[in-house]
Amino acid sequence: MSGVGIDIGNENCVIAAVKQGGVDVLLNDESKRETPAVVCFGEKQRFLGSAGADSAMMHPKSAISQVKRLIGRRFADPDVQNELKMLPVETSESADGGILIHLKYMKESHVFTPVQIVAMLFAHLKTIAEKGFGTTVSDCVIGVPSYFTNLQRQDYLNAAAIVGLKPLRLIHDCTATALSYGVYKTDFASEAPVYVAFVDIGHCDTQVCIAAFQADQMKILSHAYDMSLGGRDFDEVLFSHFAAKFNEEYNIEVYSNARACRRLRVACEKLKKVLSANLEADLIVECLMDEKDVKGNIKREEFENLASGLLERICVPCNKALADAALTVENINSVEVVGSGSRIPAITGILTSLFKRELSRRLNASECVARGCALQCAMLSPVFRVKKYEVQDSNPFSIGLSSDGKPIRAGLDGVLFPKGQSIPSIKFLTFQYSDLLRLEAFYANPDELPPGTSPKICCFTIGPFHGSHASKARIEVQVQLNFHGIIGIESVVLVEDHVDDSRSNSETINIEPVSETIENASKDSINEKCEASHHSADGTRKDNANRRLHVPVSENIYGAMTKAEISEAQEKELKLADQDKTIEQIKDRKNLLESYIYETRSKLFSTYLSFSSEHERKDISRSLKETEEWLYDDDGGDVTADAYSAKLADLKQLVDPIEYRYNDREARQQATRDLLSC
Ligand code: ATP
Ligand code: K
Ligand code: MG
Repeated sequence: MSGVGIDIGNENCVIAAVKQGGVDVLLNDESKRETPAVVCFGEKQRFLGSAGADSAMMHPKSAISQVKRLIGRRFADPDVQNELKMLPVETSESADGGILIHLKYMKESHVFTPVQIVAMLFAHLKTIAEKGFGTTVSDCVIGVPSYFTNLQRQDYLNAAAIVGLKPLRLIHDCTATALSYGVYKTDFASEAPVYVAFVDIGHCDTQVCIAAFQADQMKILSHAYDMSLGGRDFDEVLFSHFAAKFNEEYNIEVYSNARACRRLRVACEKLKKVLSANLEADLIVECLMDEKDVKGNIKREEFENLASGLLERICVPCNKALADAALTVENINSVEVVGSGSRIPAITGILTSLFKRELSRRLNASECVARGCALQCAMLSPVFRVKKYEVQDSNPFSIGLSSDGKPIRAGLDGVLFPKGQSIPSIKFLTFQYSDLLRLEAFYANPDELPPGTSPKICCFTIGPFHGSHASKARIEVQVQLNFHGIIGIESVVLVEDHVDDSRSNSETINIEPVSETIENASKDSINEKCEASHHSADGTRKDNANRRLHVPVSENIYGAMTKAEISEAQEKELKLADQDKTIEQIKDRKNLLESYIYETRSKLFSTYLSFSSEHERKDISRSLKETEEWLYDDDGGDVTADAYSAKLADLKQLVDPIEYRYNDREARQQATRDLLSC
């Protein structure tokens, strides 16, 4: 087992795995390839995925969708406030400015963070995979939007940890798509790169990347995005159009009624899909409001006019990606369009004229992210052999480092990992000795960030240093932009020079790095470097008369969960999952009993007729009837799984002797037939 690739969408989730050389999308309980990203709290259990989408109709006030929009964001962010308006559940601000979701479930009040809800989606996909494989699944690669911040990435890792998934990598959605494109292409040369633009239009966002392909390797040159431009914005255009129209024609104010809004939105999304295949479409909603049935019609052309503003906006990230890659449309060899939001025909039109070429749709638009993730997972998994293929991704936001509010001397404005730097990367900084070193990581260019994003990322506290050290001591800090696109300190080493150094000044504590080395490194070479240069059994090392001591580092990612919070969430999730399992088991046992009653009743006067006495049949019939009545008496559903099993055992005790006689006769007849045919 190579692990799985996971694409959590705002609308749909997809899970894939590499099997016997090919990539398969795993089917959910309903044998579907896409699973709605919905968590719904029913009366006695949670409904996840497809079941969640189904029960959302019944329990609209406890159904949570599009939670990916909320993870790692701040409650006070105006854009988040808009998102929350669409979420029919109560929310509030947490102590650290995050989002809390309040729900009544099983007569108790519960508070969940978006991380916990995402964890539930992860758990559901994990279950789908485990059912498919018949083993536990933990290794995975998860797709993330390129505009995800450090905190959002950490939140994804924590959500995965809550449900026992182990992400080998978080990979940018478009990078995963590019990988699923490049790995199968054998016609790329080893010199001149082939440039391909990938455009992914999902439910809520648009992401673009430009990749350079060569034989057995790909390099992402740039990422660009519009975080708030996706399929749902086109739904909204239709929604406002018809809300106004129905107000005029039927005198109903849809906006004043949450249920009507929801139903009209659902109808508009369907209408949009119909318009992708037809030049004209009808919209009919029965009993939308005030007991009025509404009816409308729209031509594709009219829809395109209404959506012209959105259509134009698609060009913005495309042009940005080209500019950041220092390429023009003439350099691009192919434009691959993915994401189901791109199925609107006018989108093809606008992209075709922008890129001045026919678009290509070689990839499976809804599955390519999960497929690419599965491929990456197989590549990173030690138990799986896949062809050697190099993936070089690109850092979406410039990250800087400061100490005491002052940017360190590593390049302009303290930028340590500029936008476009390859992922992963590592930098070695050397500082002069101080008692305690505090470093702050921050986003250096607010213009690159989604609006509302805090530039503060995290702080590292280096030390304490034990014992007294000569002022000549220096501190070597290894900073890493890791495989997930998260910044961290890989190691800190205190080096004591035993050679007398006249440069040293015992009075000043110099927080500026005195030297800096920069390296782009693959994970392997990072590890090798650590092994080779620093580690030794006791953490100290003497060479060239220097003593090297490992120094502890503590890290605080602003807004992220603490270890204690993660284990608390793990326990809570286990409890909820157990509860769900108990209810599922009760349902299964109840079904078993029901079908046994039904089956026995039909056999009693047919198959079993000549193997039972009238007395037996009467007895059994009565018991069947009694059990059935007992079954339907139980409306509250307080019966345990064991109680159902006990009732089944009681019935079987009566029926088994007849079943035995019947089977016995069947076996004898078969033996006779076998004998005669010899
Ligand atoms: P995101 O990438 O934003 O997290 P996602 O991955 O769940 O979301 P997709 O599944 O790629 O999003 O796309 C979902 C969007 O595609 C929805 O808005 C849906 O209405 C739209 N869509 C699906 N089929 C069609 C179609 N035939 N015509 C137009 N739009 C469609
Ligand atoms: K998806
Ligand atoms: Mg998507």
